[in-house]
Amino acid sequence: MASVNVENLSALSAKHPKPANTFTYGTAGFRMNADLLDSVIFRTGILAALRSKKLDGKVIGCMITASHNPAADNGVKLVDPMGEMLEGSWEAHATALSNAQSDEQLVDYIHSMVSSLKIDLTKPANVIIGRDTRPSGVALVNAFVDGLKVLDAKSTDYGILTTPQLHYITRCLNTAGTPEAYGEPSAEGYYKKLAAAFKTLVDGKTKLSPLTLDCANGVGAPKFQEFLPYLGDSLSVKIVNDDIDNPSKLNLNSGADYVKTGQRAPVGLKLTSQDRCASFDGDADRIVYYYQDEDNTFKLLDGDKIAGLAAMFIIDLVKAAGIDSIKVGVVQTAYANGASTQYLRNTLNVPVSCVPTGVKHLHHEALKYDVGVYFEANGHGTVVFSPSALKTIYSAEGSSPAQAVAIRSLRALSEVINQTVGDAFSDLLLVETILTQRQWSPKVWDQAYTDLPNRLVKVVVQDRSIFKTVDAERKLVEPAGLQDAIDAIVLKFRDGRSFVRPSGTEDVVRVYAEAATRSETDELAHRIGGLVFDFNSQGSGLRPREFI
Ligand code: G16
Repeated sequence: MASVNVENLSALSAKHPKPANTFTYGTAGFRMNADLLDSVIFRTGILAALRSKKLDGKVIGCMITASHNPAADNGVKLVDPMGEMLEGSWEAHATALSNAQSDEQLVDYIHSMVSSLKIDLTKPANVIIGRDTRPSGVALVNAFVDGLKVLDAKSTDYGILTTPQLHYITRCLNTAGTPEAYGEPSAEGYYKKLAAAFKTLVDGKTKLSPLTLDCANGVGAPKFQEFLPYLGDSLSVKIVNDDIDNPSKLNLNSGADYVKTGQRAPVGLKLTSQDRCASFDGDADRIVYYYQDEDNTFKLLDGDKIAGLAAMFIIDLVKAAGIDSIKVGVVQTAYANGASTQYLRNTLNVPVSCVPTGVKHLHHEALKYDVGVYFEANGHGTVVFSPSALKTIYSAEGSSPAQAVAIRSLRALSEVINQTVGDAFSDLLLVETILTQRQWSPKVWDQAYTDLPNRLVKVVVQDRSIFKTVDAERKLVEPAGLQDAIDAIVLKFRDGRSFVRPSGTEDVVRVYAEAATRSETDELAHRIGGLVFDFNSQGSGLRPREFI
């Protein structure tokens, strides 16, 4: 069995010493203050090389981003060959490598992986790298490349990309020349593919009024600007919050997370009645829409509303195409508004599954359906078409002109939708397609169902790892007794629902609450948040920190 060149590893590892911290590969990889990440990212480079070798030299993607987090944070996530998130069982290896206390432990762990997973170190390894606009990204890419050098992996640095572009390119490279070829492996190839499909979908329809797009002062701004010429006059978009030259502005009072959590428009965007607006997050893998009603009320069209719109449209389209053997299903998380789940189940009559937070869980579940629509309420999601559904769609001919049109739309829809991961650009085009085909304003879209009032609260605690959940994160099993206390409070609220879970991307515990009215919801969220805060100080003997 080939082994690691320990001298080479030690020389490279000496450039990336490990701090005292303990690291965990969380909801979307490692994510924390950028100053702490150097050794973690170096070791993730080693892992990426091992993953590629294990898969016979298939291309593995690496994205350096902290997405919706503050500008000072950064992170890394690995992408598997078909553009999906790193296989779950490898997350534990990522965590173990990042916490090895010495080079000896590092080498031992690599050798244990090589032997237990039967990795042939003589195989080639290929890895591609993308990063968002954070200034810390450049040094972190260098640390990652040093990790790749430990195992002689070949790397290609694609520079600044949105996260979904990196997923797309990874899949293109691994499918090139096969019947599943996904497209040209470049940002340009991605723009061409999406724009061509979108133009087919809106061909002959009256164009909608311009969309105002908040890019969170992140990578979505230059990349969407780059994309616009490919769309030509098929879509008008006014980009705001595009200041990537002031890194501290990234996600600041703007972006999908700010809009969804605060249920308010971002700073830098003047909302007027009936305008159609959307916000990306910092790496452009999430999108939420919103508008202002005639009475100046802010109205959010979040991931749940997008899922409802997409499911409704696809169900109608497969019927119109005469291929309603294709079954649509929807995947949500506990954050989905109760009214959205009822709408999907009772009005659209589609099966709905609930899984833990993290697109990796949703994606996996969605693959069980012919067409799986998955969205987190925060705007992260996509639609996946099974190979057999695609075969049916591409072989159908239709027995009437109307059926032929619907079949053509379904084909284009499968091209406009990023099948690898939630993608804000592609989701934007999906929503714009539906609104254009139906000639709907955001208000008409919003009328599908009325959200139950809901509130998201973050509680900063001393140690979020003591919070353990089950039942797709809807119940806490630790700390003991806390769930009973939550249940007792929830019972007192009409239509009350609340759950508590540790975030996997921020150092906080998240509290979700919904109830019959806005004031009851706010009270419920505050009472549960207060309970978590008090419990954390008394129950665990830990000092409370902050309730925000
Ligand atoms: C990531 C994940 C999402 C998740 C979000 C928040 O999004 O990809 O699936 O919903 O984090 O996760 P948590 O509640 O565990 O902090 P992003 O856009 O930040 O990469």
